[in-house]
Amino acid sequence: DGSELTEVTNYVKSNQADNNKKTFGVAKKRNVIIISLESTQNFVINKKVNGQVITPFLNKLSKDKDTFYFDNFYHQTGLGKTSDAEFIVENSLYGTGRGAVFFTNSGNTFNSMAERLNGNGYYTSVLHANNKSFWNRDMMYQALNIKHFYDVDSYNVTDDNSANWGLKDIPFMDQSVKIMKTMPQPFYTRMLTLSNHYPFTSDEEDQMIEPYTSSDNTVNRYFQTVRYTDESIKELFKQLKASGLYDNSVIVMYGDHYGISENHNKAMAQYLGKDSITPFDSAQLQKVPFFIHIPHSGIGKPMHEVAGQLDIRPTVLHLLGVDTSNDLQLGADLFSKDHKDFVTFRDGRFVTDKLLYAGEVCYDKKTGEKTDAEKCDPYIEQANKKLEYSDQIINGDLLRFYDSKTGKATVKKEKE
Ligand code: GP9
Ligand code: MN
Repeated sequence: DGSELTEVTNYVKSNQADNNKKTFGVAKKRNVIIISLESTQNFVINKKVNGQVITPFLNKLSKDKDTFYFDNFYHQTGLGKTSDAEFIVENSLYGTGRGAVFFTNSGNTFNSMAERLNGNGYYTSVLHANNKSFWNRDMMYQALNIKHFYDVDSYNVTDDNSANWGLKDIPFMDQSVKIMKTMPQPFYTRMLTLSNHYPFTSDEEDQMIEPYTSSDNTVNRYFQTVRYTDESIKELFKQLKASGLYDNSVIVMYGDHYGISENHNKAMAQYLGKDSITPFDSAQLQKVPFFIHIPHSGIGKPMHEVAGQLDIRPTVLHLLGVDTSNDLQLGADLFSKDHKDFVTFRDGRFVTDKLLYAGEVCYDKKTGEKTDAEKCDPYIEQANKKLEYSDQIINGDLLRFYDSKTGKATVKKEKE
């Protein structure tokens, strides 16, 4: 009934973060390129393996004057993995707690970032060299109002240019920029990389650094495929510059979810120089890199806000000068003074500037030691509330009844 929607709307309104006047609209009318960095965790950024740099290009970007690099940023995905991250980016809502929302709720009404941008004169699309039905993308993209899906059929995939899950990231970038050149501008496009996907196999010619040395070959290989994807981002920037698209674009990158699961704790402890991986460490390993690169802006800097993927939608739309104050979203603009240092994972774990809650234990974030449970209690309540409201919106398909132009319910109760 309507009361559910009213409650959710009130909650969203009361948690709203104000626009930051300095950053609102700084990227107005620019093309938007959002890159999903497959399985890329933040622990590789500005780090080495065997004395070799793992992500030289991203490291350079992290210190660049046109780039905001967020180093306390966490993924918020569940079982839907890449597709959950896509869902979060588009809607600033969580995927469902069970299964993948791309499968379970592709018939819902959404108010996606793509839809918002369609309404602001953008041409919207996704670039991904996989079958269109993987993760039910073909269906969900219709619900998200993405105008075109450049799937595997838009790419030239051969034995030579593919490995692991398919087209390698470097040829993917080359071919994608060719496609971008044909798009009406301004465009919004999301690119999904693939080379750094489990089991992290690659051709010898693409291994630019030595593998790590441990008894766990998955972890050993991971560093090499991350290194390769980093090279593909360098290639993307090069091609964007060559095509002339670079100057009038904004480039956003996020790690979609963890690549190294808890099954690999032993090798991870070895790499991180720890005795073991505790629930505290596991939660901290859910950090993924997040970059916003605004060419020629000169306003970039490292950002340490505790944040997560739900914040991407409002942050990006505000940079483009698109107001979201009537949108039913659960994230907040990372540039807003009202943004809180508080991120909730899909499974109820959370992190603040001072606390971390995992395995039903309240930790002091600085020391990694257990602390008084009462300190976490108010946040546990807030975290659960946020997850519940998200589930209510999706399970009740509440956006059917919501008009984001007015911020009001569109349909009254049909019968008393
Ligand atoms: C497949 C790609 C990988 O198209 O998105 O999906 P994942 O297994 O990471 O969810
Ligand atoms: Mn993925």
